[in-house]
Amino acid sequence: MRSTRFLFYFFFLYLVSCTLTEPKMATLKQDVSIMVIVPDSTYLQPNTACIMAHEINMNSTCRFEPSGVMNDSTWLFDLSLETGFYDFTYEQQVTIDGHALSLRAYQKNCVIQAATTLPAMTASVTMEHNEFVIAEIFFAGTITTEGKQYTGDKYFVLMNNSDSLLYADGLVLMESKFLTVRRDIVTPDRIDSAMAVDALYRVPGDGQQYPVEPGGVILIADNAMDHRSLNSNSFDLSGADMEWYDVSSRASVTDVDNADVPNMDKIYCYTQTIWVPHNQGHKAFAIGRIPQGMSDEQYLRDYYYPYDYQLITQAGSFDMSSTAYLFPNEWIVDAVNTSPATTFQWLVTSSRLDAGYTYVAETGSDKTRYGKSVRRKSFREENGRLKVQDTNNSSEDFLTAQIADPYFFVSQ
Ligand SMILES: [Ca+2]
Ligand SMILES: [Ca+2]
Repeated sequence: MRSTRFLFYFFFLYLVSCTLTEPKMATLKQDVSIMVIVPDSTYLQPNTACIMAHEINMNSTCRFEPSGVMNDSTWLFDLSLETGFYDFTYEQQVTIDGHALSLRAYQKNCVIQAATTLPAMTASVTMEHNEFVIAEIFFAGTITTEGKQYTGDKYFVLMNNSDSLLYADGLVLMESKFLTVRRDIVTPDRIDSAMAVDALYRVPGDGQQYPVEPGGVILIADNAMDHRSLNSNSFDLSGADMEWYDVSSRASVTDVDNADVPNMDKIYCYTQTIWVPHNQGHKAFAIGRIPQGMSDEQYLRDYYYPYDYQLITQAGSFDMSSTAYLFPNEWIVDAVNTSPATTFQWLVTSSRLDAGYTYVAETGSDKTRYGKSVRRKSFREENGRLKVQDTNNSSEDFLTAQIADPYFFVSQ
């Protein structure tokens, strides 16, 4: 290990000394070294990995293969680049234990003016099994000009991030049971195998009713209506593709049903009134699919999750129990943890589904959160196709506290 490190420093010095002692080339190419860390040595397979170097001003992309390995889990890339402003994307297609996997890592907005070694990139397996991803979540709601909370305008944007036509039919939108801001010590603990959820709504359809082209999106709103007539700080959601509709058991709290916009199938929700995603962003959200042939009744029976936990407060520690439903990790196609920036305590999904969290505010009560969403970073491929970043780490993949715009990805 030490000798490898020594070799690396030697190599680095050699690169630097080359540019110092040799006359400048007419092309102004610079030697740039990047290390990419992969999970373990089995991923270091020849002809599986590359770095795409995209120069932003010229809109040109060069592809580079590894020049060698640094140690048993690290590639070394030696790039020769013209000076410029670059985004780097590491991509790998590899078969491990018979499973075809995609890995990805990103390094954005790098100024290359001279020979340099960039910070190492850590590649992680993407869940890109030809599925949708959550592209934007608007959970905070808006505020009226009178300063009152307004809630019917929350929405989710799901994107077909794959390269083939997908159908949204059957996609289940979920909210976690657990709060990211309160660490519950739960027995039995199932987090390594499933997400505990207590709100599940499904896109209806016969399997081919809601096609979405590659790069296309589906907008799921609480109420698909033009909210600007009630709140000038809100937006027109009458063009949403779906809405979730709840039959409330309380006359004072009722939902709105736009007859022109399909309602999500309600599998289960904890509330007796209407579902409002947590407006301080203390939860995780996910999309997934229940296996074909499993009825809702069977799911709710077989995946019912009674559990015990310790509630720790200033008054002491209390033995508590509660219930939720388990949604197995292998059914989940995308998961996003949210928490205020300063009050985060734990990921309420397996870190294999999401290794970080994203936010719209510093604290839960921060009033600047209204009207703001979390939105995935997006980029264009060489062919002009829009994609969003998905490394299964919401801290990396999302832009925090964005001005909410339900049509952002449509207008791109
Ligand atoms: Ca609704
Ligand atoms: Ca409706």
